[in-house]
Amino acid sequence: MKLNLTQKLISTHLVSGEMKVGQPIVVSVDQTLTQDSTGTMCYLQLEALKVGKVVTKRSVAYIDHNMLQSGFENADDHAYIQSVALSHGVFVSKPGNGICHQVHLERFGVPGYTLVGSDSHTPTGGGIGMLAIGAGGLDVALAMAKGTLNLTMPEVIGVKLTGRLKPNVCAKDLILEVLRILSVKGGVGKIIEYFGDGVKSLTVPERATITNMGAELGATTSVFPSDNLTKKFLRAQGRESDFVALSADRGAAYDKVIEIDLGLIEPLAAAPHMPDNVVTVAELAGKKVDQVCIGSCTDSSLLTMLKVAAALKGKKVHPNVSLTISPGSRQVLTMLSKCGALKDILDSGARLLECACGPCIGMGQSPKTDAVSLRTFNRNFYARSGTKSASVYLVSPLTAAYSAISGVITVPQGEIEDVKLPSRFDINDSLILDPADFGDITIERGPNIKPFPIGQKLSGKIEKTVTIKVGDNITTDDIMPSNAKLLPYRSNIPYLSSFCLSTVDESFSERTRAAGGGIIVGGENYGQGSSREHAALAPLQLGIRAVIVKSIARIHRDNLINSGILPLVFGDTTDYDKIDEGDELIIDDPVGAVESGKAVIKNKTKGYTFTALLNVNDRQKEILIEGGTINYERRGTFGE
Ligand code: MIC
Ligand code: SF4
Repeated sequence: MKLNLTQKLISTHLVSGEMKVGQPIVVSVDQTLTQDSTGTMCYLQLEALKVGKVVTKRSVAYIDHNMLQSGFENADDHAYIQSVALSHGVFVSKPGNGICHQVHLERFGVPGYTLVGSDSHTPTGGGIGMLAIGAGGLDVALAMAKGTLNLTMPEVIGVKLTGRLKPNVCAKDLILEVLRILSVKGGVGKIIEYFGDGVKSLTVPERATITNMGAELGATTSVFPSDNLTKKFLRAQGRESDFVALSADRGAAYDKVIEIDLGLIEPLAAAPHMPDNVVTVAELAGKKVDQVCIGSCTDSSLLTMLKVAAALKGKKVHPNVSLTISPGSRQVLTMLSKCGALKDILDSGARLLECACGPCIGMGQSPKTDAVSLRTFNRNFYARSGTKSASVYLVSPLTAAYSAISGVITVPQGEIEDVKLPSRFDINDSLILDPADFGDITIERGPNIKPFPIGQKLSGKIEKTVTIKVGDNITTDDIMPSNAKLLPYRSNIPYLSSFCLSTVDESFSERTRAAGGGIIVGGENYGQGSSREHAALAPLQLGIRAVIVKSIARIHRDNLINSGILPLVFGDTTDYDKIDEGDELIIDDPVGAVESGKAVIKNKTKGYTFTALLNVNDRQKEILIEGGTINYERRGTFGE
């Protein structure tokens, strides 16, 4: 049988289950990654499961998100992560070394391997032919402990690329085009596989930009073949021995195929406040710009930065624009400084930020009131920048650089120096700690680490008030906002829970606490965006027992199940319109509902009954009945 690349990657890692779309499967996990903002909770859960050394081939704990120590909390969390990771056999990439996805691609990713990361942009690894999947912290803890990941066999969408990108059109424009075609929920339950002649015109960093931002499609992951360019990239990283050639069998089938002629793509932008709100840059041309930020795990590679430097060379940033540059890794920064490109960037008036997530996660650089901010990042969700009134546009690095110079949104045009990847990257792993170099380690725990909530075994009936009704496309940035003020509290769920859904309604948490818990009602694609399980743990802390929505994002749904919160989907979406905030709902037999996959819900306030579905597999049923994965696993593999 002819297999596509996704099927090959899954079949070589299949532990159990059948590769039939929609069926539960278990795959073996070669590598894991965590970052600091999801990492604290992930390692607390690893400890709660009483795990010894991790069983993966390589696990790495990155510290890249929360780089601002405005109090002891965050510094304590970093010390906790470093000590707990090393003591469990996990490598540590220290602050300053770079953004997890960029560094992992450079130093650790291996074509053909599986990678599970507690960050939604883990699919970056698909740029070198990895099956790289984002998951909640608890699922990553389990992957480290058991070496496996539970998945639902996805559909595979083949994206056939032909031709080559025009000069001044970047990989970012291509993924924006895919977002325009598929939308932010078009990838749910799917893996996006790129193939066709056009693939060979895209370098590894460009492929990684595309697989990275496939997360915004809601896709399980995205993947490119591993070919000669992958080999060259790994050789330049001193890792040619990690190379293996991988591609789909000729004539392999896909569940759906989309064809894109690279030569037809124009510079594109995602307008506020959704990554699929795609328009051409030409349509926006002339709009005044206040801020431009270049960086993030999507677009901060050496190639990106060299293009930006070439565009800025000899030019000045417009006086009304603040331009920030965050190189993706220390390797990128070092090489920029060695080749002189950094000087071109600095001479233009750009501000150099740390090699970290920075403004992408609201860690500084919040734009001014009503600002127009152009960012090469992947998410322009409402309020994510830290300024609710700001309009954030997602653009390519070239659009960003040209617009920073002119002060208005500008279509990149004209000749810039041709930039090429080096045949040898500057390799310096001194900020990576190898657990083998450390003996017995005392785990450092600061006072900011508070016990996290654990669900209760399901029994009796659920009788709760709808304490909030929200619309479509609610993000995890809405459910559990992250910014410079809240990120230091990722190991303190009781504190964080007071800000749950605060971008939508500031009184939600107080109201839910006062009601002794509640139920959340939502629209389509509820919980899209990040992998943060805090968006499930904070509702759990407040006593939320169920969400009832029109549809739900993959990772958030898994996180709700892990927390023992029922992720219900309206059987008939018109029932959404009938419910109001404040309605009292009763699920008489939640255990029966989980077992049968169907909940009969009484709206006591309005006096009618409706059904909601729970599309869960047998393992997930048991987890929900036990009140979450920690209880379930303690009873099973990690029992006393
Ligand atoms: C994000 O981009 O939203 C984050 C911050 O990287 C998250 C992880 C987190 O919330 O810590 C993600 O994408 O998973
Ligand atoms: Fe960091 Fe932003 Fe990438 Fe998330 S999307 S990992 S915050 S750079």
